[in-house]
Amino acid sequence: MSNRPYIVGNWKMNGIRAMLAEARAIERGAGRYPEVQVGLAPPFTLVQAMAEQVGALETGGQDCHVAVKGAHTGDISAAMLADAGAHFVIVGHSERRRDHGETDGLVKAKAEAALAAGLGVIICVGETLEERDAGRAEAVVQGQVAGSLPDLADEGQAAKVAVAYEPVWAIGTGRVAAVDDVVAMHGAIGKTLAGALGEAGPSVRILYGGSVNADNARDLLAAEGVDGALVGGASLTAESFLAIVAAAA
Ligand code: G2H
Repeated sequence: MSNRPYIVGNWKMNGIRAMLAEARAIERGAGRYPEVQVGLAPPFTLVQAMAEQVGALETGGQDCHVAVKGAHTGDISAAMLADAGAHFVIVGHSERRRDHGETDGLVKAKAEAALAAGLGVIICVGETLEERDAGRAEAVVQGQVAGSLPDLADEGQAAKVAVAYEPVWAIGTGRVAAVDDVVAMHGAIGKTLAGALGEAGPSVRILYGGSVNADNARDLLAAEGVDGALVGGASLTAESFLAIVAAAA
């Protein structure tokens, strides 16, 4: 596994061309922390421009189709993302599972399409508040990991995969999971990865996501088993995102 902390901004459905100035500011600031791997996932409309203008950062997509091409109106393939200059793609975000009915099986197929296109892939998992309150959080998340993980050929492919643990109740709510709970869940995810992948399991990085900000990032990123963060709202300005990158350094 890479020991570099991995900090990824997920702009979600935010950002028009004017926001590329913010991305360039993030690129300049992140240059002070070469020990941190930094990525930004803008909306599809900005992927190519960001990849071209902000080359020191990794650019990513927020979703991809399972097919390379075809009659799928409105969809974008992993191969198209790669052609636009993307380095990685996020799949299975809870907002896509919620808004588009995405299942673990579909997320797995998307992750496999991403790897086939030469992209890195971040697979999102996370329990709802009801599932946590019912004491089922670990079982739910372990099931999502097992069901969404691509069939990996080797450790090299595993190193291109990250799992982002994002408790649904912590997303965009300002509520952050307790560090002890994050450590426990990352440990449980690690066990699932080891069970599924054997020696390649530790090559898959495990990120935390859900209301990560400049104030809580240091504690979360210092926690055992946390290899980085997937950041939504706080990735929209250079000031707040760079504070998180600095906390990872
Ligand atoms: C979780 C996260 C980014 P936020 O969705 O994926 O968003 O940091 O706004 O909770």
